[in-house]
Amino acid sequence: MQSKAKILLIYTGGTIGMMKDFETGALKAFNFGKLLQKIPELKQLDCDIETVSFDKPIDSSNMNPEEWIKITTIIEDNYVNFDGFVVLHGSDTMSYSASALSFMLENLSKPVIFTGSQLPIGDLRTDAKENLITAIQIASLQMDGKPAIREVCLYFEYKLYRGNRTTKINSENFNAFISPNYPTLIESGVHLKSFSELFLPKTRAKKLRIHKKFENNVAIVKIFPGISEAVLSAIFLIPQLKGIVLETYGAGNGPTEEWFLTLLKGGIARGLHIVNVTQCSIGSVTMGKYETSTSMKEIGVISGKDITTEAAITKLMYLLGENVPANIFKTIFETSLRGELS
Ligand code: ASN
Repeated sequence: MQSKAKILLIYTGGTIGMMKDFETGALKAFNFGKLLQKIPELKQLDCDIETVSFDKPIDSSNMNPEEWIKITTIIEDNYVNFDGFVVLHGSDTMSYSASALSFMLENLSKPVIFTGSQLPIGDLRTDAKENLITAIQIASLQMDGKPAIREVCLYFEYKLYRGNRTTKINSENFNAFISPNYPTLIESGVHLKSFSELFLPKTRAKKLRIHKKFENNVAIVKIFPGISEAVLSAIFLIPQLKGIVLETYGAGNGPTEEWFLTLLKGGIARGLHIVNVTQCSIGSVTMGKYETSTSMKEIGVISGKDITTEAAITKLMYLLGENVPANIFKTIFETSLRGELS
């Protein structure tokens, strides 16, 4: 007989646990004990659940690398004692955190499922209960006595996605996330429908390696028709800047004006890592397909391929934090490390 899965629920904050401030009427993060009292259903689940909470739960707009390290350290300290982890997190920056943790947790062999909600758990029409209960059930799934999922995922509104493939697209609907360039891993209906061929493949058992260094001297720059040399050069010439995620058009295209390419070329010569991602939600960067991206390819701009901006910026911060040598940085960035690009 299989023993019950042990799940650690990590509460960081977010709307799921928020209540209205009496004076201002604004939603703010609240105490976790009260939150759990609102979900007696958790006791009916066929797994053992333990909980741990941030001392000060936060709105995820205040998320940053220090908070990512806090979540990762909780997972690290409890890794051998639990079969899976569910992280309750605000939806606003959930895709960034899920991407960051996917890079921080190398050789992960247990599920880390991010979830949250659009309405607080105390609200009559809340989406929190389904998200939380199903996220815990998914984290408990076992195959041959081992966790079925061995990666960082995001569960929201009946769908489980690879976390580093997601992006928040809706602040109004319960269906807040999409995974534009990678299919859904599990769909929740009457049954949980698993598409296990899409899960990250099992690798030879390797020890979990934790990475906690992030470089935050980076920027995301979205180009637009008419963007000026003065504005762009002010960013590119920031002395301590180490990397830029450049959001370009379509299949990775940008202006062919000389000042633009000179700025990029100069940056790369000074050791700046420039990653080309597309402003389109769906599709991939293919430098060289159009004349408007050929020069970027020639000067050594990194292709983000079909990566999301959230995964691109966290991968950049992670690789820079790891001090990946300049001569292999481009190759490593363009390689899928945790299934974040095709
Ligand atoms: N502002 C909230 C947060 O990200 C939004 C939410 O959780 N739905 O913490």
